[in-house]
Amino acid sequence: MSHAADPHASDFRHDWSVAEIRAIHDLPLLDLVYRAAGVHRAYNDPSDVQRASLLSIKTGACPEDCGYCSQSAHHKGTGLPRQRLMPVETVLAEAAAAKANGATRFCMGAAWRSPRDGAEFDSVLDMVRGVRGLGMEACVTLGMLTASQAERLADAGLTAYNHNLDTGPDYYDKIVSTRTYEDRLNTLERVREAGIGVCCGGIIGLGEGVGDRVAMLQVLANHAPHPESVPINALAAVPGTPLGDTATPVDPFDMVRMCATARIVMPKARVRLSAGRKALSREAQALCFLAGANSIFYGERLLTTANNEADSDAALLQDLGIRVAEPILAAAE
Ligand code: SAM
Ligand code: DTB
Ligand code: SF4
Repeated sequence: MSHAADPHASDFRHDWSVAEIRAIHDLPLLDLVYRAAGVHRAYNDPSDVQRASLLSIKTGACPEDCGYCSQSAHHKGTGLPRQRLMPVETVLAEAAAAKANGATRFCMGAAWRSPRDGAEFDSVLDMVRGVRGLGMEACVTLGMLTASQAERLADAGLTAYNHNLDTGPDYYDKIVSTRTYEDRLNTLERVREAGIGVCCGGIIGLGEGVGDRVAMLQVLANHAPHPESVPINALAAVPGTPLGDTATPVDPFDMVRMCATARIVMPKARVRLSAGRKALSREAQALCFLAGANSIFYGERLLTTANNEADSDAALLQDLGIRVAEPILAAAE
């Protein structure tokens, strides 16, 4: 299609200003959802909602001090037991079970600042190969990577690397002091250069302003190409973490606004309704899907906190008429 003939050609932009994105974000809610739904349907099949299952393959004792995270060694009061890297067979058995339940993507998270080369990293490579061997998409989130680690993950067949920006650049140092925004951007560049898909999003409910949320979306949208997937998390408030103890709950409409705005500025990205979905009603989730969210974490655990029941998700998707594979239909009956 020629540029002039495509009414949506201008949707794929990488030169957004914060003010432009703010104007979209702040539209009257239903105008925003209507516009986002139009972009969503122009570029994506609205009945296709991806189900991704998540597993913490190495839990706790993380040297970073992310203020929201149950796994930081800096937050002593969370009572989270630490767990070494899981054996490859255990992880692959979990992946196979997730596949049998209808997940098509398996995401593995490790509480590392950055992976050490050696036996543990080699095990992660085996996990990636194993998950790909099951015919699933494989995603890992391991912290900061070197270029050589990114290349080895790519060679193992990794579909995507998750590395979130969390919030806008100006608010980042209020949330994390042990690394910089620049560190995050550098890893994202290495992932992209290795030819791995980029999964990058953030969290709302950290005490940030709307300006910080919009600034994060600007950074994401001005990446060329856009990230293939964009997780939108609401803070999962964990007692014993600095933010979990002080946070005020996120308004479900704020999640709708983030999903819709992400959809408009990144028309083809998988916008993943991530942490915090448990606090959303079925109706609020439906509004997020209408606004362009087209992926969820599926399975009763995120990394260390609870997620929605698989049966109620299966029922929700079925009730909305969203395309579902056989196993999930069985779960809904
Ligand atoms: N250690 C790696 C890292 O930070 O890149 C990978 C694991 S980390 C738990 C993955 C992402 O989960 C974080 O970047 C953050 O955006 C999100 N996350 C962690 N704890 C959260 C919470 N309590 N609520 C919402 N999102 C959270
Ligand atoms: C993402 O953006 N959200 C997921 C995944 N990427 C790794 C993690 C959510 C974690 C929620 C808190 C927990 O369960 O510890
Ligand atoms: Fe560690 Fe990741 Fe948690 Fe930060 S978000 S403390 S880097 S596990």
